[in-house]
Amino acid sequence: MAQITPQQLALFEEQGFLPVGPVVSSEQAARLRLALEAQTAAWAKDIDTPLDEYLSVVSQWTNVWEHNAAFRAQLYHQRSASIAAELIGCERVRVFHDHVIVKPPHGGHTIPWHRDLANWPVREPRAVSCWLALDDVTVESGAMRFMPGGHKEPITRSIDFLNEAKVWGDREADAVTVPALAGSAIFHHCLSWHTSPPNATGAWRRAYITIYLDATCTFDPERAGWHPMSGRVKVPPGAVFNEDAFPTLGGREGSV
Ligand SMILES: O=C(O)CCC(=O)C(=O)O
Repeated sequence: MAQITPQQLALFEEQGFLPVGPVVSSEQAARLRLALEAQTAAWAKDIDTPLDEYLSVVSQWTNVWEHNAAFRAQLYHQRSASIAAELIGCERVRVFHDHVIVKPPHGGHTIPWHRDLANWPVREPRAVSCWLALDDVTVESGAMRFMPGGHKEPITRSIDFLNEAKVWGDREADAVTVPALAGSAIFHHCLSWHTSPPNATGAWRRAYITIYLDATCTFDPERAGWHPMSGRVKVPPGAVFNEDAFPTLGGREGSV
């Protein structure tokens, strides 16, 4: 059974992003928040650092699924993988990596306008991210912003976050801010332009992001000079990614 309607697919193809909600229940979002709290407390303890201090410095974790059973179960969530496969238009998806991005109360930084593919050693632009809200995320707490249609523009090199900024001019007015309730998700194309502001509220803004590739995507070290996952690639350029670090998760229901 299809997880998204033809209208949702058409909207994704037009805009390059698609809010879908709820993808998991609010209870499951609460379970993931608790799991994250326990996991970050354990990581802070491992390095003998008070939790407050640790969380004031670290706000992003990659490959959380390898450390935590609740996130591993979420990674293998059939519905998210099916939606990703339907949006990409492939039979099976492979995980590139997951990550948690947290903007603490009255904290976090602006994540500048960027497109993901330019930073990944992946050849084909056949990938989507599932940005799952763990908290209710509002305009004020750091909701994601997208430039509709930007994914249709030619592939560009990566943006140097520290020294350059994407300037939209009059087009800035077309940018769309997408609030999300806990348990809902925003899927975005790997060539979609997106940004997010700091958190101006007293609440946490936590998101769990899974990056899904078409399982046939291939390794391209030329695309991104360095990436945290590059060291885990065991195949030559042009080959599909190795299963141990980049597992295939099935895909459209019925094709698993
Ligand atoms: O969580 C955020 O604010 C940014 C996330 C992002 O850039 C992404 O998922 O590609």
